[in-house]
Amino acid sequence: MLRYFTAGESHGEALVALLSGMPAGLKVDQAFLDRELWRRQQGYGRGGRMKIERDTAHILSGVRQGKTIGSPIAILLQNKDWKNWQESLPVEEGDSDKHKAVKSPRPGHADLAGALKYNFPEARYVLERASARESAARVAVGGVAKLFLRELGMDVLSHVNSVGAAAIKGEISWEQIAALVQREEVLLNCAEQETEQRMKEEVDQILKSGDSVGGVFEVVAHNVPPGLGTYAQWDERLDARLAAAVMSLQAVKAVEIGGGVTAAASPGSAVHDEIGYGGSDTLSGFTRSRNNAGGIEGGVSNGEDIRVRGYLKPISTLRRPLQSVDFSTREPVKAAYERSDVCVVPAAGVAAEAMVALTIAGCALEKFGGDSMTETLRNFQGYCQQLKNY
Ligand code: EPS
Repeated sequence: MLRYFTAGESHGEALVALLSGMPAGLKVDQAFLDRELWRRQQGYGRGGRMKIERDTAHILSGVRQGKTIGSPIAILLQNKDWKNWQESLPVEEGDSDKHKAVKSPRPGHADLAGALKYNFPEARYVLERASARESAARVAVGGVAKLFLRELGMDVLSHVNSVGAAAIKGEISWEQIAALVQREEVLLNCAEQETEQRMKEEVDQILKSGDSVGGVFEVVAHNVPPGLGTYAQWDERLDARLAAAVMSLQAVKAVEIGGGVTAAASPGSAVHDEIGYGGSDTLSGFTRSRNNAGGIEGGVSNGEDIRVRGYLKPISTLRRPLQSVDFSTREPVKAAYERSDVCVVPAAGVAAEAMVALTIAGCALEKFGGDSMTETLRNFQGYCQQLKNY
């Protein structure tokens, strides 16, 4: 069973990710993992922190001589900013005067709910863990999941649909998305140049006004065979698992599979993807006229590209803060402000790629099993043959 956990606080010494259940014999390309981490750090609208951090995946266990050995993989990501926080966030009992309290909760952030829940007098420790910095650890183990999926011919990438009011119009093809990943300047990771420019203007505008902006990213999983996930139990449905995985990312407030939102207001004839036969580019020979289902029907992958959208609320740290209450005096004050990003839609898309890759890798391992890549690939190829013979 593929399982993963993360630990670490935003300004603590390091983030740690643990991935258990990968078969032995998977080649682990460290440069690829670091490139994934780099991609997550990019994007127009990031704050000063990204100038400090240079995330790299330091593998502690589970990989020897460049390949997985079947035992749990632990990955450490150093927080370079830790040197500036060591005295205010010591592990041992330190000087309480050095503590940097978050004195008034930010609306939209975990600050208030977390402080109430954990009985903290202020929100420092809440934001330390609730912060999207944590998603870097997911990207590290998600990178390993992507390498696993690649062995099975699958790939997972993302692009940005909208930032604020600036939105692309049509569907972006897999080829366009794959071209985006080659860019050395990520900018807003948008496949339409003119729209990307408008997205950039949105961010500039927001920066000027001291506000923040959200948007929509889309993750696409390419070459996924039909048959992953099942309708047999509610919690084994692939769409349900993907929705939970993407929703678990910081600031995501809604998830959509394929054209789910517009489908709710359209007649069935305009929604469902008609079926044909005789295609040479699908394993089973069955083809579709379009992909409104987002590659999933009945909680099962249908062989089309899987398309999952995440809707991101605007960052809740505002330079021009909203109204709040002082934790200690209970007097009305402005919400706390500290250094922050103003737009993280492209970065959230990369983190969501990791979550989608981990979810699909988990489903693939449930279906094909195997303690070694040889065994997994043999089972996978046997299934592909079964689809061809269908
Ligand atoms: C975050 C606040 C900012 C972001 C951070 C998430 O950090 P800081 O307060 O240190 O400037 O930059 O994101 C990351 C550090 C990251 O790696 O994505 C928050 O409060 O959620």
